[in-house]
Amino acid sequence: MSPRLLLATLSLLLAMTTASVAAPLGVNLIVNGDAESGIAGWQPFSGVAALNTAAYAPPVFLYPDAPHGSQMFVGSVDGLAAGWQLVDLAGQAQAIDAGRVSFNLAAYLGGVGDQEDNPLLYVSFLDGAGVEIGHTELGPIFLDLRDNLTVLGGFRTEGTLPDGTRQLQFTLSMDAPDGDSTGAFADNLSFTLAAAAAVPEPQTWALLPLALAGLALSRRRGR
Ligand SMILES: [Ca+2]
Ligand SMILES: [Ca+2]
Repeated sequence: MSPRLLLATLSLLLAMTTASVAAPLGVNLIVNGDAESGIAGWQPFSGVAALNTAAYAPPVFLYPDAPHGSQMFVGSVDGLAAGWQLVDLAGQAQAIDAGRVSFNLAAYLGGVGDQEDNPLLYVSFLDGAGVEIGHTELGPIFLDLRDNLTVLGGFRTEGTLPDGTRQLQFTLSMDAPDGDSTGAFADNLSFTLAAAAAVPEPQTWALLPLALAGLALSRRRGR
């Protein structure tokens, strides 16, 4: 089963869940995104193998190099492996619907040598009913992208949350044509929100200094 099919199949299940946490700006909303706490924070999909972690060992390296602790996420000997998390954004509804909440998704993704095992970090933007109204993703990262090296590469994307977003669903999945996805790697997963530049009102800001200057002038004249 492809990760995309998996996501589609299980979206209803996710909509029914009540697991959620608050979502402050400027902090990583992915729990245990660095894999240093095992697979804590990652919920399994029914009927799909759970994620696993493995210790870094040569010849694995990061490009560009970065702090990575001692553990990374890997797949499963049982093939496709995945885990998910849900974050509630109801508290930011007004700012989101005004187009004033931007996101930044980053991750190190890779795999082993000539294996086609491939990781995918997929973020669903869900509305109040749990329906996906948009998404962003990093991956899947195949061996051609890492030039057959045993490496995790740094990837990043950013954008603005679509109007109506009320929840985020993070899904990390590891697919493997060879039936063993332990050759897919992921680490340093991060998703942060920030206050986007306010919807441009250049006239307001351009006129304000002029208005103040005019006020000062009139007061001076009045003396
Ligand atoms: Ca780590
Ligand atoms: Ca494999």
